[in-house]
Amino acid sequence: MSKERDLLLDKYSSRVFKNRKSHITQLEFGENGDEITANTRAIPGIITARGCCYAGCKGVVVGPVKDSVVITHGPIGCAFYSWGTRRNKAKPSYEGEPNFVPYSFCTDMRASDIVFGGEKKLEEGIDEIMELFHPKCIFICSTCPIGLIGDDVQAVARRVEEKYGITAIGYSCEGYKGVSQSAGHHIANNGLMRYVIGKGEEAPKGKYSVNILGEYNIGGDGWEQERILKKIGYEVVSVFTGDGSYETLKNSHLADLNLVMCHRSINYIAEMMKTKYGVDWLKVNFIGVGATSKSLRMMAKYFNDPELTKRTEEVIAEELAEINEDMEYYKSKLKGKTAGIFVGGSRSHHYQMLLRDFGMETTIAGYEFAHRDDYEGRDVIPQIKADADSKNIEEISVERAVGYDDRYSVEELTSLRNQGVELDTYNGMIKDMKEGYMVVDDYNMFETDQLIEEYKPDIFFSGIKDKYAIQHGGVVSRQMHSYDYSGPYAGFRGAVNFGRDVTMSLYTNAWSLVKPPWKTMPMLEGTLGGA
Ligand code: CFM
Ligand code: HCA
Repeated sequence: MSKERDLLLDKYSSRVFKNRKSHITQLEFGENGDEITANTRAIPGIITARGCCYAGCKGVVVGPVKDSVVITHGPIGCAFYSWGTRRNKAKPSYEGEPNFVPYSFCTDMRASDIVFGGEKKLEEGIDEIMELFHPKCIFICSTCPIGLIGDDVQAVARRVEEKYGITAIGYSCEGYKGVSQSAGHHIANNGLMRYVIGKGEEAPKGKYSVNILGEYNIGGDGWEQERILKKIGYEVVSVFTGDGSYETLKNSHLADLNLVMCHRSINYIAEMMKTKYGVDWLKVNFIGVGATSKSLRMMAKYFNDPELTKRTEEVIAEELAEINEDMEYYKSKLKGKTAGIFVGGSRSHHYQMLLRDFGMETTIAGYEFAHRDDYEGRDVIPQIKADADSKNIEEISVERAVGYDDRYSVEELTSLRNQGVELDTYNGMIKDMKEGYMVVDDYNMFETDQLIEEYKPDIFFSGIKDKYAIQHGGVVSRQMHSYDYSGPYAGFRGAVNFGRDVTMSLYTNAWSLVKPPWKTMPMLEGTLGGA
């Protein structure tokens, strides 16, 4: 075992060691490829960076739908702590369009409601919402206690639909379900698939129409993508779900092509829409100048129209001319610097492309809750092909969310392919890194400290929970979930913003002046995870 990997593991007790060793891989690029364990239960108490199933359903997928009300069915804390923290920007697209994104709705479940049941309270809350806000769609998101006491949120949703003639979806997305946010993504998307997508009849007017799946408009990323796509001549029918709306999502099945932007939270919906409505999909990445250009060219190739190809090249050339000078300047400042990047389930790979545009290397990387295919880029069966028509869509997908990808070995997958099962090649993170670099799944704070010590990256891209601890250690950290109040970082203009922010971060000398207590005072020594 290598020295760096040793360092991450040798303070662990044997039980923790046994668990963590398969989640940490130092890249060798040997004959069999590098493997990693992912999408399994975190070790209790280890200070994982992960979130919960409710966060994935409410916070990530349905929360950004601006013309729909999301009501948290649970204690007030769950609603409060998921209120306005994700920077999924939204504004009305036309005069009078509602925007409920800044609001937080909750049943405020108390001890007596837990004892006697909360369905009545939920229905009363929805009556109040209808009276005050009259939305066309309501999402009910359950938190942990609801599953334990057994409130039937689906039945409530059906009653609400009958009473008000609107769409209501009851989500059993209790926080403890699955092993991370990932289960919540599946649950949320399955509901959209079943109750929203396909409800509309308004066909796109443009010659080439697309949906962007898995773009949540953090810091305005989605707006920059739409700007570029519209400039080329595409019609953007809907965005899942950043600055998105029920009104547009319901027509999304009529678009020509799905662009899959986040490769983790929504890829299976693309496959479902292909099965059910025949909409093709392309995996894209609009993070990075090279990646954006490549994605636009892939789209032109898909539509195979010389006019569109010509226009695509014109727009790429115009956009590059606009940013060239700035990009060159920031590149001169950043070239040769190294980075660590640890985000949720998709960005740790996407952002490596943007860092590369500036001549930066990513030496350590990982995800909170990605699945094996996000790392290894190996072939996996399009997960949900059969589920699109399944009656038990939710149950099946939750099961898959907690371990489907890991059930197949490379040999099994090869044998399935030989039997004629159509497989999809995913472009995982590992192939874009180099020998000796470290990839860590479901990283924790202890490992973060050790990785920084060993690899000494110039900058560490992280989440909000780890950012400040890293900076106390003298290494600058930029927050990759909500961009530290900055952005957009997507597309051509976003790349310049990113270059500017990273340059400012690296060229302030504040970090080298930090002397944390553990560098000057004696440390307690011990074994992590018990004897
Ligand atoms: Fe997709 Fe996302 Fe991400 Fe994600 Fe998230 Fe996010 Fe993320 Mo935070 S949907 S997987 S569940 S790209 S909220 S916008 S930043 S962890 S890497
Ligand atoms: C979530 C949302 C989150 C949290 C970020 C963080 C986001 O997972 O619930 O804790 O650093 O992007 O806002 O990923």
